[in-house]
Amino acid sequence: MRCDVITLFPELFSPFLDVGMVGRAVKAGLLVVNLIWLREFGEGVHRSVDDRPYGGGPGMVMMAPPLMRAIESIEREKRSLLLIMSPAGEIFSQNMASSFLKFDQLVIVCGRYEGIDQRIVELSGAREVSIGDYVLSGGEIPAMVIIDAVTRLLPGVLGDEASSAEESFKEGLLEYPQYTRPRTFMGLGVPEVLLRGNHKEIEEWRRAQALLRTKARRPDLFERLLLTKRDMELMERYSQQGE
Ligand code: JEE
Repeated sequence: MRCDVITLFPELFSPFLDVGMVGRAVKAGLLVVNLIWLREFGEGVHRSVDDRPYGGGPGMVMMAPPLMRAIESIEREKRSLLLIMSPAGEIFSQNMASSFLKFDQLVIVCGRYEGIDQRIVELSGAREVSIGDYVLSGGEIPAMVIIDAVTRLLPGVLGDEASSAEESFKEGLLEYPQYTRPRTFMGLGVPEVLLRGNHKEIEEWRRAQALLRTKARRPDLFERLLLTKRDMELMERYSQQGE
């Protein structure tokens, strides 16, 4: 996967691209990220990229000409998707991340200020995407969110341990709680079922915890689940007793 990112602050991406799973994907050549510094395409001696909004109102708007020059400077693959990060975009999801895998290239525009001139969206045919209902100060963190979520799904980036864990999210279920050493920590133990080593019992306990958590924390997800009779029994069994 190749990602071209148009931004006023390319330096924000350095540690993100250097460490962890994304860093490994870059080092392995599975992910190529090309940062385009929008300032290079700015207007006049000051290389301006923003101006006051027509119609008035607070803040500044990113001008269309520098953005269009930056977009057109990028070599496009045959299967390429143009995204504009925006608080007014369609909400990003795990399904959307999976759907991006059919592209060889993502071109991501990160705005700043109050956002970008709408004509860029219309002329470029870009998809406006938001990462959620809260207001950030620019599109860089959202772009990293998209790159991170997509990179995890690239073949060869993670072992298949993770791929199976991601299945539970696809099913619309929250994860079960996890524990590791030490066996007691500040007076709290680990659920006995996890220490007994009965794999069927552990699988049932984890399924019950995932279901009960989803019901309590995400009723929106829970009401869409297709519960089996066994699911109902497991929830019943583990809702009274702690384990
Ligand atoms: C891109 C500029 C900052 C702040 C006006 C009016 C918006 C833009 N999930 C997400 N949250 N925020 C972004 C995002 C923010 C951006 C840009 C993405 C470019 N900004 C900005 C305030 C406003 N507000 C009232 O409604 C809310 C606009 C984002 C994503 N993806």
